[in-house]
Amino acid sequence: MKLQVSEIRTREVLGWKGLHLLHYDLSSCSQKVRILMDELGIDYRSHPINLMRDEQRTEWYLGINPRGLVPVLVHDGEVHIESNDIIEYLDRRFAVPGSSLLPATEAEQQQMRELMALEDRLHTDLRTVTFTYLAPDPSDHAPQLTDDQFGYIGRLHQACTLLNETLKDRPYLLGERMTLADISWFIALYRLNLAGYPLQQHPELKAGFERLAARPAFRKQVAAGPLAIRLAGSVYRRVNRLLRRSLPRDYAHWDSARKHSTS
Ligand SMILES: N[C@@H](CCC(=O)N[C@@H](CS)C(=O)NCC(=O)O)C(=O)O
Repeated sequence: MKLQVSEIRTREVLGWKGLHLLHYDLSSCSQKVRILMDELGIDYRSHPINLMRDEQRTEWYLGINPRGLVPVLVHDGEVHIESNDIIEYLDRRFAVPGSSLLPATEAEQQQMRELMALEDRLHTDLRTVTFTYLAPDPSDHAPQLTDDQFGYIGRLHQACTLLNETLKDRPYLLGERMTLADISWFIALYRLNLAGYPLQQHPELKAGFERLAARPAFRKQVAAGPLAIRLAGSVYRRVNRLLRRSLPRDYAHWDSARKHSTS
């Protein structure tokens, strides 16, 4: 989504030439864009926005993205937000013949966008997974668990079931070739897998995920970030799983409640 010039209050970016990515190493939406840029060999100038220091909420940043979210792409002074829109924009503008990750037909492109829109709709649930199982959220916008305690598990399970069905007769979501939808879903699955979601319940999806995880661009971008933070994250994750909240355990509760209610 391209912002109107009138929406951009940090006017200096209007003069930026070339491609600039405002992003955070450990943000899944930023990883999505960096994977695409690596896959297509697109060079850009990196502007780290540290979410742990709430830099996405400074006046300067809000003047570029009023939603206060990363990533943002600035291309020759034009500001683009929303990671799924950014990767499609980049592919259309910069893929050289033969390297595009867009499917060939308009109908397939529409299917691809629908799968990407589903990933985007589930981003709040993914956020719940992140801040329940993987990282403490120091901000005031941590997800609150409500009566619909495990609703996020149900919705994620339903999406994984759909993707698993789709992958039964093909290696990638749209067929024989990797497309933007595979990148988009990969970063969500990476998070789920890290949190201990039982991907083995969806064998075709697990195989598809592992195929993508072996690609250098994917491996590199999900491993980005300072070692100290990654190590601290790994310790937090393990201790949390042992002593507080565990996704495998919550999934098992959700699953048994579901089976009970349908028996
Ligand atoms: N739909 C947006 C979601 C972006 C988003 O939620 N970004 C997260 C990081 S993955 C963020 O900036 N969080 C900071 C915050 O919530 O304050 C996109 O795909 O770009």
